[in-house]
Amino acid sequence: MPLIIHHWDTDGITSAALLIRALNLEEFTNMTAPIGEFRFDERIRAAVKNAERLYVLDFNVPHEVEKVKVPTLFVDHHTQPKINNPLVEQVKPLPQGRVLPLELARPLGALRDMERLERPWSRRRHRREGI
Ligand SMILES: [Mn+2]
Repeated sequence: MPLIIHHWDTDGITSAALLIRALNLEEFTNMTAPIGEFRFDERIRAAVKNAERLYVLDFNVPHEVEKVKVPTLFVDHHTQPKINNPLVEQVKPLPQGRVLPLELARPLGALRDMERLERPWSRRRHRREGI
């Protein structure tokens, strides 16, 4: 069964909902880490071992995804290094222009993420690493 692991915040939950809709997933497992933790806890590790396919969404845990042994789609807009695990497809969505005015994003809890995206060092790092 496909396993979706997403960030616990607004854009993480929304990412999971969009993926489920886009792929027409009817059967899947959906998990998130405890709030504030950027790692796979024992519960998530056990689920990853039994998954046939893994989706990691908006959850900046490249160190965890490097170790998985299952085909994985990793979609995250945060700054992270290139993932070298051949089972992982790393996708870095970057907004073209301003997709959501920051004042509208603030009540959704997305403000810090959006501000981070606009930092030049973040864009430079991703360009340099080819992601
Ligand atoms: Mn997020």
